[in-house]
Amino acid sequence: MPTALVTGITGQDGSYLAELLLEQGYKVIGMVRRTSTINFDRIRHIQEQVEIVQGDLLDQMSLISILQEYRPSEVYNLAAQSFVPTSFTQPVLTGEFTALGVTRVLDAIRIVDPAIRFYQASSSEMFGKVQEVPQRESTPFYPRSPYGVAKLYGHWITVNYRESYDIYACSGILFNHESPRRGLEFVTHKITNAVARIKLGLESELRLGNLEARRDWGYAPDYVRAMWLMLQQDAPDDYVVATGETHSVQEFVEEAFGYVDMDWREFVVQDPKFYRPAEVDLLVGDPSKAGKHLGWEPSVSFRELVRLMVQADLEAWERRLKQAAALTA
Ligand code: NAP
Ligand code: F7E
Repeated sequence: MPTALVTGITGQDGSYLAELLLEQGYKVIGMVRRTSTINFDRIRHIQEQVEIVQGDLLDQMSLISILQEYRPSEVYNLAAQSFVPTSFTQPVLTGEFTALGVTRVLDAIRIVDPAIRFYQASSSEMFGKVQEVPQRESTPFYPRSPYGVAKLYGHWITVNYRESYDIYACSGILFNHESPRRGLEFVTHKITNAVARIKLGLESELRLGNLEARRDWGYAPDYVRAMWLMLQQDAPDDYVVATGETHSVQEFVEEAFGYVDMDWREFVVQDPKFYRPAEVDLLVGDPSKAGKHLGWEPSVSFRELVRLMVQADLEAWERRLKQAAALTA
């Protein structure tokens, strides 16, 4: 039974990746940082099947000890400060987690066992002010946030450890991917959650920032499959993972409100509070290398993605309302 270590297992991608690895017959070790309250919501259903271990990207010794104890053959580094606006207000912390954290994991691998295969969760945010459309592996980078800059460091240190120490290290340049497990502050889930609440009469408006920004949005379970495939090849490489389609935030809003037969213009308020100091205006990836080498392709369209997220939020809020009614009955 192969063993895989997943950092960031409590996050959106970590939870889907852990499910996939369990299906593939892996022993899954999930690294979590110590918190005063346990936040295992996304992995509660598989908690008995994974082994949870405490460690932190800020603490080099914890990473070395985990590798020494569990001897994984694959490490997926998904942990990061991943919210772009927070990277503007906490740029140094973002650099510690999202940039230097990658070096700490790679150095732990170099010290304990350089044969471990490594996946780094890189991001389309590295393309930022895009230099080419669509963006592919060879497109020059131009990050527009401390998060994008930190991810670019993580990307290059991954390439550097591959070239310097012959480590099987891959950088997956993943475009936005979403699901009902997406954090509520990200725009897609913020929209679908608000649509469900407005439809059920729990809310009356949705405040958003820039509606013109365009993103290449895919479905998270498809994207974790690409991560796993990258570590199963003969040689390590870097891949863009994307749908190849781009849509504006406004299109997402229209589709989400349209699904519940409501007119978005009656509810959406633009609020300068949600604008960023520097914006990424347009992202659209070219996933042809991943298609050719990994046999990867997305399975969920933009429309299906919006609808499945709204539907999941409607069901979740209806469930909560029923529970609250049962308690007061
Ligand atoms: P997420 O939901 O924000 O999850 C981030 C995870 O990192 C959480 O489990 C979090 O733990 C953990 N973490 C944060 N700081 C840590 C630290 N110092 N030590 C240990 N763990 C720490 O992110 P996601 O959407 O699943 O994304 C996974 C990765 O892919 C991230 O690196 C993200 O930057 C990158 N990425 C995401 C996308 C996307 O569209 N989703 C696209 C490209 C790249 P807590 O639960 O304790 O907070
Ligand atoms: O913003 C605009 C905002 O926060 C998308 C992370 O997973 O994907 C994610 O980063 C767009 C931006 O994601 C609101 O200005 C408008 O243009 O959902 P987001 P992101 O910044 O693209 C990449 C690939 C990652 O790697 C990151 O970790 O939506 N927008 N109004 C808004 N965004 C938010 N959050 N909230 C708003 O009210």
